[in-house]
Amino acid sequence: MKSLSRFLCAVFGQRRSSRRRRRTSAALAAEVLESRVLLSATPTLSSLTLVHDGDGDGVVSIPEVSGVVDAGESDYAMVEIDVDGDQMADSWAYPDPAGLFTQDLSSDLGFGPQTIHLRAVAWHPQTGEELTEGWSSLSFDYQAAPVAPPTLSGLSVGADGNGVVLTPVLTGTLTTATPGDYAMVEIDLDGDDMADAWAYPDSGGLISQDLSSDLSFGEQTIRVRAVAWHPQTGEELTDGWSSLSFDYQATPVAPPTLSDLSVGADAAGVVLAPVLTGRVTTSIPDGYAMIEIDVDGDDVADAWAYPDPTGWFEQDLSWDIGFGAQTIRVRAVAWHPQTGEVLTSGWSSLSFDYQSTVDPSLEEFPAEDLP
Ligand SMILES: [Ca+2]
Ligand SMILES: [Ca+2]
Ligand SMILES: [Ca+2]
Ligand SMILES: [Ca+2]
Repeated sequence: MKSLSRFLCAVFGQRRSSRRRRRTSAALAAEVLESRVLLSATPTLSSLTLVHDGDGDGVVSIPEVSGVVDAGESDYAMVEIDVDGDQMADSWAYPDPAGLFTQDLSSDLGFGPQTIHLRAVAWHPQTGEELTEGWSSLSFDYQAAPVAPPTLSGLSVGADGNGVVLTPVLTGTLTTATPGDYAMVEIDLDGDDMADAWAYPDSGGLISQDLSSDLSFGEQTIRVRAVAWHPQTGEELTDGWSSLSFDYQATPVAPPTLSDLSVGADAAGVVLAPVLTGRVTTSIPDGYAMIEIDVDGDDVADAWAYPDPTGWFEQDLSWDIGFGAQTIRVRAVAWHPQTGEVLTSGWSSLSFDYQSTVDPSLEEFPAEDLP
């Protein structure tokens, strides 16, 4: 009985199972039919183009590709781009409603020969199955765009006809291959090919760099070059060194001068209160000058006076000289602001008779007669 039961179960079970399979097969056939319809409309990729290869030699400095995707009956298709041949997408492009796409691969590629692979991909709306006709390839050579180095023109340090420069200000014009590219000027002061100073152009490319404090006085040869950097490779671009030779001299400064010297002598040359007054004039900008007073003719100052901002000075010499005939000498001293050299007006003499204001009769009065 048991075995009959197993037999019947087996027979009818198989039948039920077969009926189910038949129904399932019919549904699957419909799906397969539908998927074939869609598969027949697998997205296609066409018109693959190197956007920036106008001369058609396969060499580009901007690796931008374009193409056209026909999504067929799929709602949507995208483009997978494999740049390293491992059949795995590294970049993805998305077509516009007309199916056109462009993709700049600058950041995905190094320079050199390239073969990239692209494919259009869509998905079956019912099964999610990936629909693609497979990879298409595109080969080209990605090379950095040649960039001309920056140039310098009109270089000058302001030398006169004899090559003498008092204030060495380097001027010139810096021109870059592409206006607006960043560039600067290196200045080598000692011929070791290493920049010691730098100049930066204004928006018009003009440079102006005061080298007064970078150079010592005397014959100088400085070298100057423009430097920029390749926007794609970072390579240094330079037009090489240009030399400028000149004689850097300190600006001549006139020594200070004295005027209006007086010790308050009357018409007879008599002085009762010897106060030296006068005025010093100096051409040194913000120049400091002082007055030396030699009262004993040994060329060594014994007293000093310091002018006010207008140059006027005043010094009481009562304690520096004795009564009687006197000759004092006065000079102004300043220092060259660049060289520190001492600049002097030279000595001016004043002779006078310094007399006491005390009544001589009182002076002769015997001490023992005083109260
Ligand atoms: Ca080309
Ligand atoms: Ca890849
Ligand atoms: Ca140097
Ligand atoms: Ca003296």
